[in-house]
Amino acid sequence: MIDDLLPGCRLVPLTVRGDERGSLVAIEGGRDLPFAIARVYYVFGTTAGVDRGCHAHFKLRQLAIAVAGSCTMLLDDGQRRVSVRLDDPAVGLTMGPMIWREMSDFSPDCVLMVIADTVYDDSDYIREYDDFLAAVKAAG
Ligand code: T46
Repeated sequence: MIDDLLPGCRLVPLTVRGDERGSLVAIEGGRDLPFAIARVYYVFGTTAGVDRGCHAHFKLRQLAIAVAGSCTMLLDDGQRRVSVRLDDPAVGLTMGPMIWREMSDFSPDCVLMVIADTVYDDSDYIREYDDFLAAVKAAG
């Protein structure tokens, strides 16, 4: 299953290496991902009812995987909005630049792991939706 959701945003099946002991997914930069891996972070223990994200990035590319539990990722390219439920540790969601994202409806056991192509850079964030729409318009 590979869905083109919005520009740079796809649901990507990950190869599961399984045997009688269980399952293992390996992700290698440049092979399983179209970028080199610069950073990995994960979100867990999310307070019930809160939303996270609510920003876009100028340049950052990421792959997000609900390695446990589930959450909803809303994606917005300034023209269209799509909502994806992440609930499978064998499926990743790529998120390209200039995509507004909001995460919600975290299950109590959700661990959302994100692989990114750059180290943390606060100046790459667009935190106001109106600023995001203006940047989309300016980009063309
Ligand atoms: C994104 C979504 C999916 C760091 O110090 N280093 C990091 O690499 C990250 C990601 C965050 N932080 C600090 C910055 C804040 O003080 O951790 C705190 C929480 O980060 P933030 O509020 O940005 O977390 P989310 O869940 O709203 O957003 C994160 C990513 O920031 C963002 O790039 O796409 O997850």
